[in-house]
Amino acid sequence: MPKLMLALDVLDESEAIKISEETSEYVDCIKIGYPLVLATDLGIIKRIKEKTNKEVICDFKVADIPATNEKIARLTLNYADGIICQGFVGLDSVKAIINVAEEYKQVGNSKKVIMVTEMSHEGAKSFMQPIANEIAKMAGKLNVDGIVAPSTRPTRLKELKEIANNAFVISPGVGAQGGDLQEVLKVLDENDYVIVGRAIYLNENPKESAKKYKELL
Ligand code: FNU
Repeated sequence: MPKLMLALDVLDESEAIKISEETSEYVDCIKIGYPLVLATDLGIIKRIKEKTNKEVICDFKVADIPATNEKIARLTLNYADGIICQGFVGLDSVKAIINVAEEYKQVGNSKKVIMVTEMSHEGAKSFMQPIANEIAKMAGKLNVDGIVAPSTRPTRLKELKEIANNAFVISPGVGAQGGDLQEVLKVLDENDYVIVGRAIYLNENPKESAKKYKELL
């Protein structure tokens, strides 16, 4: 049974707090990205953690040179329990983030580095899909904690999970993007996460929707 990760891409702090509190009974982890952080500030991570007591992962899909990745990771992991980065930028850029996470680990603060392999949208087929297996191999080599792989393509999800076999998978695409949850459940296990955003936070009753997804999982 995979876990449920809420993608909290709302643009208003009080709405974000309300939804995260209402759904926290059913949600295992909260993912926050540019929409909410840019609409508020980085401290929103801390405020949501305080209200919900959940792990918060920052989806910044960091994709820069090592020196800049390092700065972004240090600022982000000061608040978040984990950070999402892009793999296509190559080994040294991802390693720079892992090194920052290691520093936190050394002082007893566990931080997760999660690397995108192939994205869930249609456009990812053009440039990302042809190199995604190589990116997943790099995930294994670097020993990242987790990878992002698409629920919109369960066959690819299976392949990427197998290639990066020691990493857990967080998988977006169920709900608003039309991914088939039953197919996804054949691939993911108890270490993995199904990411659901709009199908929960845009529902007229986010709590009921989160409950439904938790039960389906
Ligand atoms: P929902 N997301 C994604 N596809 O959708 N991080 C990817 O390949 C990827 C992501 C994020 O569609 C997206 O930004 F790498 O409303 C959003 O936060 O359920 C969430 O996953 C999906 O949200």
